[in-house]
Amino acid sequence: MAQRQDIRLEELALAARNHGMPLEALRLPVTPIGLHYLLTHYDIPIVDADKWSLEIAGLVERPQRLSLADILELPAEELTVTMECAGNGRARMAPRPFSQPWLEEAIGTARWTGTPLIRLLERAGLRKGAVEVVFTGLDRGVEHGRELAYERSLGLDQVLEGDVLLAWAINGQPLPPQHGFPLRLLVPGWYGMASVKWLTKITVTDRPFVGHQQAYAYRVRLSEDEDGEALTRMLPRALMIPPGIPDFPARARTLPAGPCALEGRAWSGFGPIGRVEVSADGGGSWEPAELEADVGSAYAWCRWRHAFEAEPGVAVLLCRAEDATGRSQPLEPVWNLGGYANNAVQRVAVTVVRS
Ligand SMILES: Nc1nc2c(c(=O)[nH]1)N[C@H]1C(S)=C(S)[C@@H](COP(=O)(O)O)O[C@H]1N2
Ligand SMILES: [Mo]
Repeated sequence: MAQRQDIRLEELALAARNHGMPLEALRLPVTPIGLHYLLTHYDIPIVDADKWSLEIAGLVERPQRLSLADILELPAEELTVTMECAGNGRARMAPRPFSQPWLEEAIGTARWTGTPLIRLLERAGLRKGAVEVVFTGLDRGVEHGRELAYERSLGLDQVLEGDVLLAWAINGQPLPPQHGFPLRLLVPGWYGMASVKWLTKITVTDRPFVGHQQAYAYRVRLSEDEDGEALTRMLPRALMIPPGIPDFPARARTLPAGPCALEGRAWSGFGPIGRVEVSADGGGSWEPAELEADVGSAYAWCRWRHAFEAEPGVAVLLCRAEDATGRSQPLEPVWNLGGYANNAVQRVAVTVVRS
């Protein structure tokens, strides 16, 4: 493996603000709010709900401005959704792209409650020529010397068929500030960047959106000269709860010899997981794990389990998922400029000791 460069202090500053889900939380079907990963590009807006409103503008018959109370009165739906940051796995790339240095923990599954986006758009009435819908957050930052809001768009097909939610609750609680209070978009199956937090405006447009987070960031490309391909759905990934116990601070793991029950979760934004395989010998041989859809949502991860016999010595444990479309995980990262969509298999080294 190529030599890794040191983490910069700027990356540490990002990593301290944006935390991952500790992998032991893979035991839980729904991630408690404080353990769900977080990714915020700029500063977290602290919103006064009484002054906040949602504007619906652009190519609509009846432009709207809704208060939080208006939105809370609309029929609500609940969806359990696994969300992953598109930059998950970035720190395992070499050379490491400069950004939030995730290993594999930028994930979480939550019960989101809110209003289906399509209901609000029906109320407003789409006009002829509508092509995309742009979602604007309250948070602002500077990119390439220009001030802008965090904004992303979705094509009309995704808006009409994607079960997209305007969420005002997570795990039965109002959204906390860091997850987008008072209202966020939730695009099930897609990498997290699509799910705009602190939503304040929805604009129906007659052309593709070319804002920074759409046309520049969140594209898979090898150089600045390429347009690249926009990131959309989450590639399949399986993760395991690292077995045994860690030391501090290196977190090297020790496991007693004998029968070991490995457990983890797997998901894909392209549909259900077809199989998960586990290797207890560094990738030499693979065995199928047992799958259990214990969450009961098409948009959430499933549980896997696998029993193996831990022999004294050093072992490298791997797991990999394949989804129903046949998409699977590579053994090594596939590099790109932004460090996106790295779903290379997780490896956990353990020292097995006689108990
Ligand atoms: N307004 C706004 N929305 C945003 C972001 C942001 O910085 N600002 N980050 C996006 C990214 S990259 C991810 S991965 C998810 C993270 O959602 P979470 O912090 O609730 O887990 O929010 C997305 N929505
Ligand atoms: Mo992200």
